[in-house]
Amino acid sequence: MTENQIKWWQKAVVYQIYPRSFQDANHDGIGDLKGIESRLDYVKKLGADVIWLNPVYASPNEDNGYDISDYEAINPEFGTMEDFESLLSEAHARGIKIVMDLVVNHSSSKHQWFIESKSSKDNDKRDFYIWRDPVDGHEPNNWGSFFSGPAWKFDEATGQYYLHLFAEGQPDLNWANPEVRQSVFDMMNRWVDKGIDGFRMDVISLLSKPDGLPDGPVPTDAHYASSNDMVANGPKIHDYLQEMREKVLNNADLMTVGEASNVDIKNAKRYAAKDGSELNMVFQFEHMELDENADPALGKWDNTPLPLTKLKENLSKWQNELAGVAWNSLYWENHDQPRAVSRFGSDAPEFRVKSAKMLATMLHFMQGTPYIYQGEEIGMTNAYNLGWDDFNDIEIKNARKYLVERDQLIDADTLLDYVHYKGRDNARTPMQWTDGKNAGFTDVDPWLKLNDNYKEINVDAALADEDSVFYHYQKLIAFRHDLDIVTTGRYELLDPEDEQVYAYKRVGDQEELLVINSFAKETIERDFALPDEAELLISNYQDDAGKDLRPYESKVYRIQK
Ligand code: ISL
Ligand code: CA
Repeated sequence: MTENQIKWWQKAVVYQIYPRSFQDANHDGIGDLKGIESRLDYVKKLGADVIWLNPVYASPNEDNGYDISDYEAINPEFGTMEDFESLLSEAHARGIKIVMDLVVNHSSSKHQWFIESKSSKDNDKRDFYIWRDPVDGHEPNNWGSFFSGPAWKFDEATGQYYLHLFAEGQPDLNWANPEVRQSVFDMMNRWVDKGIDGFRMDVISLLSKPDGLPDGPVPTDAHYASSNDMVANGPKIHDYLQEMREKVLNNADLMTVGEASNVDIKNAKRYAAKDGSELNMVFQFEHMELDENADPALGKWDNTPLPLTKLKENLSKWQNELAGVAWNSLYWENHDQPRAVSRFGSDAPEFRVKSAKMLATMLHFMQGTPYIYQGEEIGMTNAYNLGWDDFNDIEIKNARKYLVERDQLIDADTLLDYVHYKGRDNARTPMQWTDGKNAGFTDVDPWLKLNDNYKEINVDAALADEDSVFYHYQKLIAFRHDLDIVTTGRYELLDPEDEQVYAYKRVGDQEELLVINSFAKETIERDFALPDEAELLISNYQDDAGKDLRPYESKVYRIQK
């Protein structure tokens, strides 16, 4: 890859904003568009090129905006269309692009399409969704919802079930219906005409359902088959995305990233193919699931620590296999994942800053487009102070309802431990701006409880400390912009069997980068046979201790060949 072949989004860094939790401007305890606009200079200071906005459309909020009742209206809690347009132009004035969330595997059950679809079996929107007759008085198949429980809901009035891979209020759209596809593409084009810069596509790998909707294998102790195994990367998915490419995505210079649960390398090479026939990149989930329970009935609910060698093997596979043929996205966090420093580093006071910087360096020197989730840049941690009465997330609530109360697969206290380790609300507590009232997020009661560590961990404190996690991210972003080798260099993993150190190289024609990251809590010794002229680019310690790697030490050398 040479300089003139590099696409803008291959050198860009994305900052993800969860609007509900970022900044409240109108004193109702809920973050909003005006609040985001007031913080654009902060995003600019960090150096990010793109903002990915989680859904801001009209929604009854059964799944916090991922259940959309009108794709072309702004949720009044977040503001008006005028506020959106103002945010977009203020972002553009600062050279920041805005990528919107596109949630079209399902709509809300309150969407006009579904209201009509449900009204009778012969309504002309009936086939916009996936309706089936009962089989022997039961669900049409054994699929489970991603949020626990069955993936089908019976409708008394018309005597059929509809499919909902997520919450009951999120009926799946029928992508096999060409009218559905055209309606979605028309809607997307109207957003493109408004001047947005791209789409992050929710669960895009699930659009094409398998022919005949067959039963799936049911794990021991579980009631339902995993929908993921049954519906990800279905038979028509690449046709649908190529059609979207022709009818929408080619109409402007957009950045596209598909959230692709259960995507494997083979499919990712097609979704994110270099020829630009589908999307620019996908979010893959393998590295998020390496610490998953051996018990499939519990799915993600577990707190087994991650073996570093497995992480290295996995991320290296994605680096190597997509090189030259497709493009990676790089992330530790998003609104569905816990805080990285708590999960992969250490949030103990003596290690938090060091390990947050180490994780940042480890990820940001890889090949791909990095994503930073709000608060990650100041090392925000999981929220252990939230209890059962505080959670808002439907995934957490349903886990308790089905796995604890109905199926008795696990007790509530154990589940609470797992939620504190993996639950989505860990990422959704309000952004910590100051050490003042409600961390400067709002001056009234916030919609979700704050993490009680905001007096120590907040933006004000980070900006006042030149040694903070924030300034480390700022440097990493600048390196990506300034050094092409971060975008183009060949990735080479070192010492795959080392359980404590993740070291790799990025190799270019004239020079190489050596990236060394210790995951150990104590000082260990490693010899990387550094040449004398190696230049230390960035580190999370003040000095260089040579072969001694101190707790969570991370350093990057530039070596001329
Ligand atoms: O969150 C997860 C694991 O905890 C995932 O299974 C997640 O549900 C999946 O990645 C899909 O996520 C996306 O679609 C969901 C929505 O709840 C998530 O917030 C969104 O990112 C349904 O729209
Ligand atoms: Ca508000």
